[in-house]
Amino acid sequence: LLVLGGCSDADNSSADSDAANQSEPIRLTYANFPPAFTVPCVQMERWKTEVEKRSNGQVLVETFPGGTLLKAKNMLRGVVEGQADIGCVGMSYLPGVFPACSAVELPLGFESSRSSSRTLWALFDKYRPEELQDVKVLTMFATPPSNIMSREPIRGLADLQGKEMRGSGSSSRFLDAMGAVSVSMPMPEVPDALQKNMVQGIFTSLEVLQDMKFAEFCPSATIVDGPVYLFAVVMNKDRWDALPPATQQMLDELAPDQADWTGQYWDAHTAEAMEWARAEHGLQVFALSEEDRATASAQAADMFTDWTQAASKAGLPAEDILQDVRAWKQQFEQ
Ligand code: 3IO
Repeated sequence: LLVLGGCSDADNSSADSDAANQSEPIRLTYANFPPAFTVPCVQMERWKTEVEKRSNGQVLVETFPGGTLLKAKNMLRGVVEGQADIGCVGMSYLPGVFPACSAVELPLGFESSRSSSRTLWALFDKYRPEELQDVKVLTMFATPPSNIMSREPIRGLADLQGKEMRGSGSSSRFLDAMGAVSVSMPMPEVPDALQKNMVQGIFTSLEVLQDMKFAEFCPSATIVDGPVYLFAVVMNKDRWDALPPATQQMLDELAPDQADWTGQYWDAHTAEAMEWARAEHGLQVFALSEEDRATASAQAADMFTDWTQAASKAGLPAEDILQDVRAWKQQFEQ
């Protein structure tokens, strides 16, 4: 009341509201499907922190892990329809929807999340495929190679024959190629499937031994270096178009940086999780023999011909994409 003396009320409130408008932060919601302590959610928190820092607090991100805003199967649609501004899409849960990007899911023998994530981003950045046209892509990343985690030791392909194993997308196809019986479901459904004995094991990146507590059910791992799973972090197009150009530029610059960060974090965290599983659950680690690896590759060969056919049918330069992906893989694994 004291400070009002001498000033005109009208001038004062108008000046205040101008200042308030200028500093009113942009607020974005970001949905994710797995539990908060898994890698896709850790990278989400890193992106949030980085965006809030790089925008000097002008962009604020509210994160929703654990399927609290959108679940795995309705993530992409939910972002297109604006139920969340941003969503983390498990691309491998939507077979056939991403004919270009799914080249990175082929059994190419990626050695790390660093190289698979960089390759996925390079593919997207070069080809800007139509399959992601309805959204703005903020970043992409991919897992380290899929390996088997199982109740009983799987010492080789012989131990895998006819066993029901959880996968999704390409990893499910590769399980079938190895002689297992694939059962596909998104990550949030896996704890229940293991608990109810619906599957004898799972086929994905190994950090879930710790992050999803799967080492309790699966004290055995078999190194296969199978396909990777793909992720796209996407934003509602109208919300993107409404952002100030400087904010758009900041987010575009962050995209490849975030892909890199996530790949390197995923690899380092996987190594830590393996050590944890050894110490806490006596994890035993086996590896497919050279002969079994060759058999698995030969039996999975039709994944390449099927991908090439589907990509060509979608009007994509399939041979060029595959050649680029192989070259990027080699380059990023140096
Ligand atoms: C994954 C998905 C969510 C949380 C942790 C994760 N680790 C590896 C994946 C890959 C994937 O999408 C899956 O379902 O195995």
